[in-house]
Amino acid sequence: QKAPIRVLVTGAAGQIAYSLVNFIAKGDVFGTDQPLDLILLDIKLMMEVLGGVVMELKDCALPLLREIVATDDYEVAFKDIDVAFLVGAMPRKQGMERKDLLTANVTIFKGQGQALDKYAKKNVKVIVVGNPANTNALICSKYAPSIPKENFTAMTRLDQNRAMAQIAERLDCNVNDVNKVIIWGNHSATQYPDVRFATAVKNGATMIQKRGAAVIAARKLSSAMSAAKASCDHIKDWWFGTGDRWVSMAVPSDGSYGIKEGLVYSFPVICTGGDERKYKIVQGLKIDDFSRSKMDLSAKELEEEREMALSVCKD
Ligand code: NAX
Repeated sequence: QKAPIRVLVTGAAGQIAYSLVNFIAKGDVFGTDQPLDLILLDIKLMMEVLGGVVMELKDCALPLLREIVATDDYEVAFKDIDVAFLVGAMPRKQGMERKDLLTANVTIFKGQGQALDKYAKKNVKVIVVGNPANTNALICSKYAPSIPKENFTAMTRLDQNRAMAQIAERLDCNVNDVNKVIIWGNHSATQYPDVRFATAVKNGATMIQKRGAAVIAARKLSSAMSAAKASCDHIKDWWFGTGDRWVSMAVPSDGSYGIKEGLVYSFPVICTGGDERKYKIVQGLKIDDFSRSKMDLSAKELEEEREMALSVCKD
């Protein structure tokens, strides 16, 4: 039998985590033959609530779930972890400016980066869900210099899943038969959902979404269950590989498509799986003027976020 892996979920007393911990513990992400320890981190104030989540998890009687640790202590939480779902963040409150939200969260993700650097396995895989997700991932990575940059990613998979579901509905086909939908950029209103390359198989035929086809309308953030599902999809594909499917992940840019190096930007990627668990940005896609301007707009927003975040961190 496989050795258990250690998986951390932060914001574990929150909404998304309430679905997420069950998905993980029942084998949806790492496979139904992979035992795991689940480490649940939240703030002190939430420990009682978290205790309730632990009770429920136990009551699910999940055979893959070994140890459950509920804690507000970073050392306990980050120690020797293989994978981190960083969901917990300061929520946007009424009257709060984007900058206030960013400032509060940069401080949290700086601390979590330092904890990752100090305590986690050096090959730990990180997905940041908590907003502003891309910039939180960038800050986290900055403060965890001993962990490869490419191990820090942010979630745009919910945006991809939403786009795929809409396309499938319009074309009356199964969502599994939709491929090559891309989310470029930031997980924010400036993201660019690109359906120019999308393919959908219907009745055995392949239909290509034409340029200028209806683009996905802007929507509110969805319920916690779909966000939890999307974070599972992201990590599962990274863990096991995607074959020739494209998936969108916000990853540190290597300069592809003219996006400044180091920005955590959503690209279409292919994950290799295997022992290496690498991902590669899909190369060679034609970028028309419309796409260029959309992609640059999102990059510009991320540069502004980076500047703001770094001015908060100072050191
Ligand atoms: P909730 O407010 O229900 O839960 C957040 C939890 O995080 C709370 O229990 C809180 O106590 C905890 N928390 C706060 N600071 C913490 C810290 N320093 N360490 C550990 N835990 C901490 O929010 P929920 O609906 O679960 O959403 C979580 C985050 O996901 C939010 O930032 C939200 O904006 C973001 N989202 C990101 C999405 C994406 O696609 N990237 C989509 C869904 C979601 O909106």
